[in-house]
Amino acid sequence: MAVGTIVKTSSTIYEVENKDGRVACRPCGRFRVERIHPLAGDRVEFDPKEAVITEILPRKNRLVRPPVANVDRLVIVASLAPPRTADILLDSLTAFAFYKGLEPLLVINKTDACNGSELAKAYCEAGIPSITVSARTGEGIEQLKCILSSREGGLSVLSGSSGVGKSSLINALGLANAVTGELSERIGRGKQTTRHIELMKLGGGYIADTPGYSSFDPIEMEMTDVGRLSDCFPEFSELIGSCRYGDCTHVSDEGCAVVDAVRSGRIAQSRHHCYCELYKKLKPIKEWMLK
Ligand SMILES: Nc1nc2c(ncn2[C@@H]2O[C@H](COP(=O)(O)OP(=O)(O)OP(=O)(O)O)[C@@H](O)[C@H]2O)c(=O)[nH]1
Ligand SMILES: [Mg+2]
Ligand SMILES: [Zn+2]
Repeated sequence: MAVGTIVKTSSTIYEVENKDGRVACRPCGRFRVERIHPLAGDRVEFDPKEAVITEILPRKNRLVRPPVANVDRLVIVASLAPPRTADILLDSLTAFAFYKGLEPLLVINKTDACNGSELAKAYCEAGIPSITVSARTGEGIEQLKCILSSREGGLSVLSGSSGVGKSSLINALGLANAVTGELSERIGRGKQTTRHIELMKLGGGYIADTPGYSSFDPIEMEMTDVGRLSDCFPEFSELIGSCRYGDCTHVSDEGCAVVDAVRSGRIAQSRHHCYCELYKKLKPIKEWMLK
């Protein structure tokens, strides 16, 4: 028996990779009975001779979209050039990364068309590592490669709305010949429904492209616990202890240190607005509803 990582999934075949190479495997019969679904990123035990996956090792985490397991880093790609990334999507994704315990990295692409350094600085100050790049000119791509390769064996997943340049970045990193532009949108939607995922090797780890989306639904993404929401905005954390009431929701409460910081400009209004919108969505969720 060998141990490896699922690096590619199609309808019934899973490509498992380890230091000895790649084997296209099928899952063992028990999986169907027990409704066990292997995912890209899964560490698995497999029989290389029979080409069968026999066991999925315990997962660190699992994303719904894209369907990937054991993710270390969420690379949030944004663009100030059209189609400009909506603040609320960007901030929902950074919150989502913290919620799932993923290391966030904000990558502002298309700097050849629109300078993103001020935005990057603002996010760095809010506690979210950010860089500016251009997939077109190659600016910042070496730095991006360096950051993404830094975690030995780690898995990074690209996210962000359609057209921000995720697939172009995969190409600029020299990892694949990913389809970009309008065509990718169509294929992208197809990919999402057929759940085909491929991890590409980067340094000691992997990276996965994802078809973009236009809105973020926290419930669909299994981000449901309103009690953990304020922890997903790192710039709130040092203030929360100073709110007048211990059960402050930081939405519009009297004596809220977060709301005060928004008024004085220390916290970006758009970030707080995103917090409030997510709060509204998560507040009515009760545990029994999730069963
Ligand atoms: N000016 C400029 N255009 C870029 C850059 N990167 C990508 N583009 C263009 O933006 C468009 C979309 O790029 P894609 O890489 O397909 O975007 P995507 O994020 O993969 O989109 P989806 O797969 O639909 O989610 C293409 O027309 C690219 O040529 C860049 O750095 N500068
Ligand atoms: Mg794409
Ligand atoms: Zn408060």
